[in-house]
Amino acid sequence: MGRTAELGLRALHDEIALDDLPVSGELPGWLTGSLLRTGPAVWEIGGDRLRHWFDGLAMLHRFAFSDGRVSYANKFLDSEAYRAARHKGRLTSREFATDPCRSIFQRVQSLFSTTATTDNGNVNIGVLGDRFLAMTESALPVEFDRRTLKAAGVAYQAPGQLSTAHPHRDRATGAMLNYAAKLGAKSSYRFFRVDAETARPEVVASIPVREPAYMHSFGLTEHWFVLAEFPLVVNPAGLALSGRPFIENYRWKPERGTRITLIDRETGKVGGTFAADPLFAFHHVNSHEDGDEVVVDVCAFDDAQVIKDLYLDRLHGLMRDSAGADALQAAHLTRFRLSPGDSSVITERLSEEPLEFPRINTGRCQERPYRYVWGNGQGSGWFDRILKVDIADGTAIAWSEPDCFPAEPVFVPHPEGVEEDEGVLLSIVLDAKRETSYLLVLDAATLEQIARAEVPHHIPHHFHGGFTS
Ligand code: QVM
Ligand code: CO
Repeated sequence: MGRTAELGLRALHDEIALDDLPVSGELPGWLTGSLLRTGPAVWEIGGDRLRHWFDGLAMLHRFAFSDGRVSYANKFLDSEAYRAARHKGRLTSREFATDPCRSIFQRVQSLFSTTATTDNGNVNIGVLGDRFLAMTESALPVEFDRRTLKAAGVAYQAPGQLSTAHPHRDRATGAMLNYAAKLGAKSSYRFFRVDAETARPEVVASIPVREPAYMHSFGLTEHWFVLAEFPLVVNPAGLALSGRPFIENYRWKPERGTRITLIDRETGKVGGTFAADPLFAFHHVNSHEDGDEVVVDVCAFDDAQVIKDLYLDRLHGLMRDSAGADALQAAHLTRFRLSPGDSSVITERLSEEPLEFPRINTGRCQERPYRYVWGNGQGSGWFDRILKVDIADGTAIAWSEPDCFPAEPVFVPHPEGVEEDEGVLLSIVLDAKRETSYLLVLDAATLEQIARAEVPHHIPHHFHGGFTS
């Protein structure tokens, strides 16, 4: 694997728990709580090879901080998908870009089944009151114990077949707000609220749609859900019947443009629809109201090529090709400005620095005006730096180190912080030279290193998670 990011696609099988990681520098005394992360860790089951980065079986990672020390544990998410794969020695669930090999008999059988889905929660960690959830884009988030990382079954079922792994927290009630797509003869987009105590989902908005767009996240302002339909869309009947893996049922239809809909968080009524140029994004960064206008920030790609770039065959090639003749598609921080009474959207690039895996000071700035975005920037082959962008002027500062590949940086505010960027960033960094990973703690304002803690194995390229005190 040399010194390339390819190491991050090598399987991790070990499950370990260490009370004390060796630390260099000094962990802040105020940093108390856990960084919880999820992501794929193996892409081969028996003889079956999974095809896409997003397909791998989920593994949980936990770094727990107290008194200037940090412990580490990791464990496969003990989901139905995982147990079945283990038991049968092959893939049995339908994943993002890989379907299990099934007999005709099983195919016909699963057509009539409502449970032909997956609970492989490899995308993000959700918090629901005092429950922790491993989430993917199916309807089935899996609860787990944050100390032992033991799975405790499906927490609730989303009101649709598809959902997102990027819920928002309702500031007023602590409820989880999320999106679902209900597919059928008549399909609809839905927004739902999950009560923090009872974990019961309740639909708050339902909007009919013929061909739903691929939805990885959504925006939220004080009064609105923000639904951005990028023109990567699916025919629901096709998804059920085609026999193709999930994402290969989606079609890029740039002629549709990007459609943005505002939906009232209280009444569920549509408050406005807007048309923008055809773009593609996984991640909303933040949204807020500015007088009568609504500002919606996303990490936008020119089209959906990035999904193709992340097939494992292609990804190995991109990571190996240091000349970068054929690079991973880049996203840019992009702002949509919506004005009442005008259906056209003003689109503006907030920074020329490519950035993905965006994070903000959520506690302070979600649904509000804000200034700083942290995330990952990329070199030719893979994400190889941590960035802090000042969206007031588009300037950026960076952290990087040779042969090192940092994952999504999570902002943790200083408990007495006054400034938006007062706190630390936590990121798991893959060190390709040493073939191990480390937890990196940066000053979020300056991106100067404060401390790092060494993990004895490599942690494969993963997606998201968060910090909980
Ligand atoms: C069926 C299905 C799945 O940035 C990271 C993004 C990751 C996205 C992932 C891992 C998305 C996975 C989506 C596995 C969809 C599965 C669902 C939800 C409904 C069924 O009707 C069809 C099984 C393909
Ligand atoms: Co995501």
